[in-house]
Amino acid sequence: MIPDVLTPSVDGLSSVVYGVGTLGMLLGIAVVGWLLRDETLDSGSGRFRVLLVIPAFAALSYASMTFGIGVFTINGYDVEGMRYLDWLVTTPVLVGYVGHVVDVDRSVVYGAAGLDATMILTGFVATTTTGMLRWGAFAVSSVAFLLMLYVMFVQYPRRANTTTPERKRLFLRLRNQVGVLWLLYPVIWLASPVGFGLVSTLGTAMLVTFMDVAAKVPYTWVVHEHRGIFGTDRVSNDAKSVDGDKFESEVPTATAD
Ligand code: RET
Repeated sequence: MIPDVLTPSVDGLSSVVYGVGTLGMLLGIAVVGWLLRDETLDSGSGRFRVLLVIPAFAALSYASMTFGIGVFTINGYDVEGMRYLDWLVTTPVLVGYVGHVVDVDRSVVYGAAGLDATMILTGFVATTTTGMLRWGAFAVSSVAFLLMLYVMFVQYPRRANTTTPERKRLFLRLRNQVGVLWLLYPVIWLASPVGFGLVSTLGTAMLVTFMDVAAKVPYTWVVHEHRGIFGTDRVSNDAKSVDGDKFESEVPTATAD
């Protein structure tokens, strides 16, 4: 029998990829840490501690994956359990924080976060099952994803209570980042060994790591860029517009960036 010399080196390379992912997340921790230490900012109003969960939990998850913790083999595929745990905890925070920026009604934010968690949990079911169940779970996850995007793109602007131009600008940057980047996740899943097998396990690890860092670290950086808006403005009464759509009714404002 020919010894399997490839597998250990592929595992080793995955560890390197996840190690790089861990370093990427540390960068996100540094950005949020910087926000938390700046005493001129209102970190309560900015909810920077909540924001810290995003890179901090991901750093723990990536560190675990670097050492092969939480990996299990099911139906012949290697599944990274920590990745799904990370997504389950951090993606509702990413989605919820977008709503926080313009003070969206709580019930709407919880709705979006719940759809997000449903997407991740059913995505995990799709990854760990076979046949009809797999594709059924994939379909449910995708529908939850689309509904979540609907809530963020349609309901969030309607149910926002603080729509000063500065908040609106940060809201749009974060929300559009989510709307564009996240669409690639189901595509990567379909291309990966658990989907149609167009990309290897190592290739999938590289793509997902890149995406996770891209979805989290620039997000924290964008908040950092707009850090001055928290605590300096007042809830705008103009926000309560007559037609019920608090965003569309506002006059566009010239922006500096
Ligand atoms: C899965 C497969 C099933 C169908 C869908 C998926 C979507 C996953 C998404 C994940 C986003 C993760 C992020 C992580 C940040 O670190 C579960 C891949 C729709 C959108 C943003």
